[in-house]
Amino acid sequence: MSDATSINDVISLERVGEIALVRIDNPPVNASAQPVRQGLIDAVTAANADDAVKVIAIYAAGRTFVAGADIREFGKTPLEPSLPDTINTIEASEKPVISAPHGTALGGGLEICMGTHARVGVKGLRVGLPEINLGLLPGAGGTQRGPRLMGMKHTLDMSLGGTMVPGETAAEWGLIDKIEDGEPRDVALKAAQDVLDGTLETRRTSELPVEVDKAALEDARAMVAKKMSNLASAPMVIDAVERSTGDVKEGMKFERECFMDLLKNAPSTRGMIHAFFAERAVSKIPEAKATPREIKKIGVIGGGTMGSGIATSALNAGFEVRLIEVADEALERGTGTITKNLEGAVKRGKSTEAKMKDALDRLSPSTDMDSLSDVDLVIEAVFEDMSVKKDIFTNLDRICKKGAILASNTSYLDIDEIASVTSRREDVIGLHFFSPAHIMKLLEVVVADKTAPEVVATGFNLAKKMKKIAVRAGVCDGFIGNRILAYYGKTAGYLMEDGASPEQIDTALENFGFAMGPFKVGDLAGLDIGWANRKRMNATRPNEERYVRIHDKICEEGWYGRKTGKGFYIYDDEGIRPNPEALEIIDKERAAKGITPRDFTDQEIVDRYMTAMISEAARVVEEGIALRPIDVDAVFLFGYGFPRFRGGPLKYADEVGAKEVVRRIEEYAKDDSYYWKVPDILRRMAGKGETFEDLNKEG
Ligand code: T1G
Repeated sequence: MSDATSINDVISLERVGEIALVRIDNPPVNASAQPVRQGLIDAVTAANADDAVKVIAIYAAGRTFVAGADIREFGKTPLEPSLPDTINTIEASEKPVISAPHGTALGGGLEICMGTHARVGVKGLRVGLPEINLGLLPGAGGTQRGPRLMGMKHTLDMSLGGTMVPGETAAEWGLIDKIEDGEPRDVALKAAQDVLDGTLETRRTSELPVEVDKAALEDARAMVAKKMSNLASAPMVIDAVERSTGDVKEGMKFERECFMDLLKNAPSTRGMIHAFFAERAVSKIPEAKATPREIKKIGVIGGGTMGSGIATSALNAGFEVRLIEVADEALERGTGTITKNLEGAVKRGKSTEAKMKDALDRLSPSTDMDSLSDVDLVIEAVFEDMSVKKDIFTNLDRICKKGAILASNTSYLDIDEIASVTSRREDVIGLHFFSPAHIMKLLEVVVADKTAPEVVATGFNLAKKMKKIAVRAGVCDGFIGNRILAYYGKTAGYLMEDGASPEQIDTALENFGFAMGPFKVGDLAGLDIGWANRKRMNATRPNEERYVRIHDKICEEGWYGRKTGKGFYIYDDEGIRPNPEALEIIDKERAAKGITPRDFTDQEIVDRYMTAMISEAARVVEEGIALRPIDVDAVFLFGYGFPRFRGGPLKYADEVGAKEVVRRIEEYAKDDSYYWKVPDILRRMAGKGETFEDLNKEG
C-alpha cells in the first residue's frame, strides 16, 4: 500500500507500509536549493510524526542525486534553512533515516548522505567533495562527518583533490555502507526494509569517534603550500578537518564561518565560481536551437602539428578520419604523429591499447584530395597563407558532397574571404583549435557572414563530442584569443625595452597565477611563429605604433626558443636559464632607441599587462566578436592558461573596477597615446558604475 503526498514542488513523501520514502525532484541536478532544504525538513518532520512510519529513506529522481548546493544562490542573501541546519535536522531524527544516492552525489549532496544514518549507493554512483573547484570548502558538515566515516586522509584527499570516486571505493572507505543495483526508489525501499530486518545498521555520524591522522594533516599542509597557495580555501579545509576531533558543534561552527568568509571575502572563490559558469555559459548561442548536421566522417587536410592533433581529437571522439597530405612522406609523418599522440594517451593511462587500435582502424590517410568526396566535414589545417587556403577551398567546393561542412583551422585569417571562393558560403566556418589540439579544451567556432545556423550548431556539437569547450567568435584578425594576445603581447615587449628583464616579467606574471610567463610561452611555441605573423602585419602596421625589434633580432640569430635550444632562455642539460646573448640584444636595442632602462615593480608589470589585456578584451566585446564578456573569460581560461582562480580577464577587470582600469590607461597614455586608448565601452561602464558581470546578465 502506498500513498504519496507532495511536500512542495520538489519534495514528495510516500508511505509504503512502515517506510516513508522522501523523493527529491529538482532538475537538472537536484541542487539543494531552498525548496529542497525546506522540503526535506518538512518531510522528515512529517514522517517522524506519523506513528505508522518506522524508517525514512531519501532518494532522488532524474539523472543524479543532489549534485551539491545551488551555486546560483551564492553571492546572494542566504535563504533559510541553511544546508547545515537541514542536515542536522535529518541527523537528529528520532526514526532512522537512510539515503540511496545515485549518479553524482557531490558536495552538499554527499553531505546530506553523510547526515543520514546509513547510505546505500545505487550502482554507478560517483561521490565527491568538489567545493575546492569553486574556491570553497565543504560547508555543510563534510569536514566533520567525513573523518568519522572515512577517516581524515580520505576526507582531505577528497576535499583538496575535488575529484569524484566510484561508489565502490567510497564503500571500501566506509563512507557508503554498500552498493546495490537497481532504480533509486527500489534501492531505497530495499535498504529501508533491511533496516527493519536488522540487516542494515544505522547510527548518527556525529556520534562516531574520529582518529587524528597527523601524517595526513602534515602531508596535506605540505601539498597545499606547494601547489595550492593561490586558493584561500585550501588551508581552511585542513584546519576544519583537524578540528573534527573536537566538539562536533564547534567544528561545524568553524567550518561554516570559513565557508561564509570565503563566499563574502575571497576573490579566488568568486573567480572559481565564475569559471564554473563560464564553461557552461558559452554554449548559450543564438544558433543553439538549430539542428546540427550528422557528422560521421571527417577529412583533415594537413598532417602537421595542428592537423595531426585535430585528427587525433576526432579519432578519440569516435569519428572516421581521412587525413590528406600532398605527398607520401608528409602523410607518413602525419600518421606517425597521430600514432604517437594516441600512444601518449595510453602511456598516461588516459586510454587503452584497444582504444588506440580502434582509432587507428578508423584512420585512412591519402594524398588524393578527391577522396574527400564522401566526408561530412573537412577541417583544413595547412600553412597560414590566404592564397594556399583559397586554392584548397576552391577544390573542396568542387569535390565535396552537397551539405558537407568546409572548415578552416586558421588562427587569424578572414573566414569570409576564404568562403568567398566557394559556391556554398553557408557551409563554411572557422574551427580554430589550440595546440596541442588533442589536449587543449578550447575550440573557437568562428562564424562568417553567411555561415548557416545549423553549421554553427554542428561546430558546437563537434566540440561536445571531442570533450572541448566551444566559444562562438566573430570574424576579425585573430578572432577572440589571438587578437587580444596580439595586443597585450606588445606590452610585454614595451616593458622589456623600457627596463624589465624577460625573466622578471615572466616571474611577475607567474606569481600572478599564469602557468608560464609570455617569454617562456614564446620560447615554447617557437619565436618564429610570432616572427612570421609580425612580417605578415608589417605591410599594414601604422607608423605611430611603437615597434619592438628585440624578438625579430633574436629570431634573426636563428634562436627560436626550445626547439633550437635558445631563445629568451637557454635550454640544455644544465637546465633553463636566461640567455645572456638575448640580454645583450635587449641592451643594444635600448641604446639604439635612446632608452634609459628603468626599474619596474612586479605589481606595475602585472597592472600594465592586465590593463592591456582588459582593454582589448573590452573592444572585442564592444564589437560583438565575442557574444559576452564571459565568453572572453572562457577563451582565456581554457585556451591561454589564464589562472582559474581569477575567473578570466574580464572577471578580474570587475575585481579591479572599470574606473581604475580607465585611470590606468589614461596614466599610461601619457607615454604612448597611440597604444593606450580607453575603449568606449569601458568609459561608459566607469561612468555608470557597471561591471562586466552586468553585461553578462544582459546576455
Ligand atoms: N548548482 C546549480 N546549478 C548546477 C549545479 C549546482 N551545484 N551543478 C550543475 N548545475 C547546472 C549547470 O549549470 C547546468 O545548467 C546543468 O546543471 C547541467 O550541468 C554546501 C557549498 C553535476 C557533474 O560543484 O560538477 O555543495 O547550463 O552541464 O556535464 O558543501 O554539473 O544547463 O542551465 O555540468 O552532466 C558542489 C557542480 C556545489 C557540482 C553534471 N557541487 N556540478 O555534469 O551537466 S558547492 C558541484 C557538476 C556545495 C556544500 C557546497 C556537474 C555535474 P545549464 P552540466 P553534466
